[in-house]
Amino acid sequence: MREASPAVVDAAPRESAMLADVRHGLAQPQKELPPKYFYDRRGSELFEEITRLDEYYLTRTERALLARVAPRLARTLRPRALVELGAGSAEKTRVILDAMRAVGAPLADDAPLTYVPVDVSAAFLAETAARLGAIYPGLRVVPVVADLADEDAAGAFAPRALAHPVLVAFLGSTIGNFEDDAAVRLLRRVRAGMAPVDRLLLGADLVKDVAVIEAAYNDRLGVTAAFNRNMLHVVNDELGATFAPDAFAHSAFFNAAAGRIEMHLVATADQCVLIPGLGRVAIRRGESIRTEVSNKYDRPRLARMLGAAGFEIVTWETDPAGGYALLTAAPCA
Ligand code: AVJ
Repeated sequence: MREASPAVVDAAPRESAMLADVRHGLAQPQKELPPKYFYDRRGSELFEEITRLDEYYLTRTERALLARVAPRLARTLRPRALVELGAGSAEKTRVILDAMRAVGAPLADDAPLTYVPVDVSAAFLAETAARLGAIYPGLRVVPVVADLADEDAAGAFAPRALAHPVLVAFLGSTIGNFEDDAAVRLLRRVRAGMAPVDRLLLGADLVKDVAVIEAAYNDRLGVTAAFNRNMLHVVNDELGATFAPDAFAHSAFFNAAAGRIEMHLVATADQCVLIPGLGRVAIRRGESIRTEVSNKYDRPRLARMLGAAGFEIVTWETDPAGGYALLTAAPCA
């Protein structure tokens, strides 16, 4: 007689989205957990800290590019609405909003400019909305809580009801968290809500010297390691799981064949983790859980993905070293 496995017996009829993700991810030959689970309050703070690290070139490089590109965009596009995917703290958004204001974009009641920050973290989003509302009186802030990775959440972030032109900003190389086919599907969902006059503003990290890339994910202060381990704290807190975060080592390396950084948590000892609703999961010493992929692109690869999603690249700017790209793309009719 076959004994029912605890995993089946314990499974609630409607398990949480996180439990479903954990169940799925830990059942893979290469165990994995989705990177969105880095970002509770502590994780968001750690990420902010990462963006200020010497080694982490992405944020400051993109901000410099944005300072160059935003005034021109504000002048030529004159957006009526700004949708920001994965808004986070919306720090860079201010560069765009400032540029719009500088060219006299009416942040006023008669024709309010609308800012739609889209993020998974409701708490973070509320703070962002309140802060920006205070800094830019007249700005209409409409926060949307949505998971960009949710394939069924079509329209959750589609700027259909907004005044055009809409600028859809997807910054920080967050697109790099998606496998190319998933990124194309995401871009297609974005494209579906756009009018021909609208533009996509996409920030993407580019392939470069491997040592430079790897250093960005292996900082000397260990902030990225803490950020990585924080995912296990999040899963413990949310699900009552018994991961021992300190029994995992941070590992981040460039996978040249796939053109991406991979972050893993490597078990430093055999362990048995209880995940209520799922059961006990054995993790062997040396076994890893992949917590993130961060793709590093070149222009042909981005052009191919954008093309497959119904976009054409209109402008392309990189930093002098060619390490990071900030591009605009237009929807194809
Ligand atoms: C926010 C996904 C772009 O991949 O560089 C930073 C997250 N992970 N350090 C990235 C991250 C480790 C970041 N993204």
